[in-house]
Amino acid sequence: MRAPQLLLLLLAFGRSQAARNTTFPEGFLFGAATAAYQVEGAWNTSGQCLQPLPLWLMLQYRECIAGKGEHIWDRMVHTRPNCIADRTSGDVAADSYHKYKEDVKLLKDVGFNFYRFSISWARILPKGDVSVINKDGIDYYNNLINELLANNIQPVVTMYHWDLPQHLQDLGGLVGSAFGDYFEDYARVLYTNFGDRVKWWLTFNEPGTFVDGYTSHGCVPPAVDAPGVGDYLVAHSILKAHARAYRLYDREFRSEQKGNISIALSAGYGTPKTNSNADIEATETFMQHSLGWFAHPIYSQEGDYPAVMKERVANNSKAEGLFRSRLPEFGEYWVNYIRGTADFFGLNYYSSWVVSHVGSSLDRASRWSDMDVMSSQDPGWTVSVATWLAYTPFGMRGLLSWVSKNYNNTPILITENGWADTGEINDTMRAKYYVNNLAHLLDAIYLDNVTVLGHTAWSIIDNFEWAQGYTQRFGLHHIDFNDPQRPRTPKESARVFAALIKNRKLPENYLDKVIE
Ligand code: GBH
Repeated sequence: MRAPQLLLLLLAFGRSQAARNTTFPEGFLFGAATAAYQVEGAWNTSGQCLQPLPLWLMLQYRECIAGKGEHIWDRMVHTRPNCIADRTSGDVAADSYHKYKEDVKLLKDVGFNFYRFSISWARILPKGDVSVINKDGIDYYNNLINELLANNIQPVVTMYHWDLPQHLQDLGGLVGSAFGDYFEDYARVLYTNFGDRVKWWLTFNEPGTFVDGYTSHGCVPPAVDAPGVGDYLVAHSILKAHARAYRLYDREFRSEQKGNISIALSAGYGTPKTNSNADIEATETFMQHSLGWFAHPIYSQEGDYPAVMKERVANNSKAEGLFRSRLPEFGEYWVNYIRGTADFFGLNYYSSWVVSHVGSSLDRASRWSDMDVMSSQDPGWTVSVATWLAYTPFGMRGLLSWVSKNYNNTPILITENGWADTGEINDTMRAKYYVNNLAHLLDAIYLDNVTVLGHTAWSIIDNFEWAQGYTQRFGLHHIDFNDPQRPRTPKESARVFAALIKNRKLPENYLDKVIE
């Protein structure tokens, strides 16, 4: 292509790289993430008390015989093995329970400032409530936290990444009337044991994803088939429980521990399919009804669910002949209680969607039919081995700006971002994904004045990708899951990240030529 043509192309479709600021601002933090069930293994470990003890000793040392309790993912992989693409499980996973020091070394070698990991509720409280405390579990997380701090890596801790203790599931699970009590008690155990060293907390990871455990008999536990009802009930209960953990911290821990608490919300970034008013409005509805569902009650000035959501679900419920809206109501007390319960915005971003308006046609109520939208992928996008994940780095800037604009320029921490493949060591596409997502993140900072605290790569190591088992990989480090030693090998993306963090600048050779 001749130079003038290239110039015209740049003017028509995007900005040129030359004008772009690709240097990270001072204080910007880099981190990487995992979640307990996806990496730890040791699913039923009983620590030092594996040997049979005399009965009188067992009765005295309840915590000693407890070990890790079963949780809802343990139950599902063991009772419904067909749910997992390769019929595997997280029983051993990356064996991080035994190899955490190696993981910390990997984080250190790349140069990460923080490690986002989750605590397995059932490892600490085998029954979910505080009747039994598993000392081995407390020790494990203390060791991990201390190892991180010794290497100058800050712990960022998720309290709940989808692994509800089975005993609590049996007592009504996330929608049970006592769930908020159990979660507040669990949070208290965490603040008490780890809050002297953990300064960044996330209560729940992606409630907008795990509510799908209440939309079908599919493979998200507890697999209750109640779309448009159960998902709304779970969300309602989670928002209250989140706020209780936050308020507890305020009341009893904040003045001494001085930490930050938030929730990790995930969102696909929606762009209208056409510039018709209908599609533009549909896109806004899509954003409000997926991300706003959780963000509006916590971060907006007025609190509560987004107006468009309340109105749509109420109207549909009426049309269905129901006596009340399928979307539960908070009432004034809870609206005020939940509003303002976050010190920053935790945001998981992976991919974008093209959104268009569709008339209400669906035969069965669901939160999707409540939106009257259709989301799809642009045929021009490169899609990863995960069908929901397309290469759309522009969405990073779009989403950051949307959040910042809607929620009063609240500081945002990208709590997850990543690319799926089948485990290649030369993962050029993953490196390119990160570099260009970070480029758009910097655009959001420099061009849109968004406050972004840092970025978290999902994930530091390959891990158990839920229903996809080990068939989809997100790691900066490869793991051979057939080898009992679970050897870790750095991929190209780990080297690219290491250089990027060291230089605090994006590498030219991985940047897309034209910014779209
Ligand atoms: C995150 O979710 C999770 O927090 C993390 O545990 C996980 O390993 C990682 O991403 C990679 O998946 O019904 O086929 O459309 C990311 C967002 C939203 C992706 C729900 C999968 C369902 C796929 N997820 N989505 S589908």
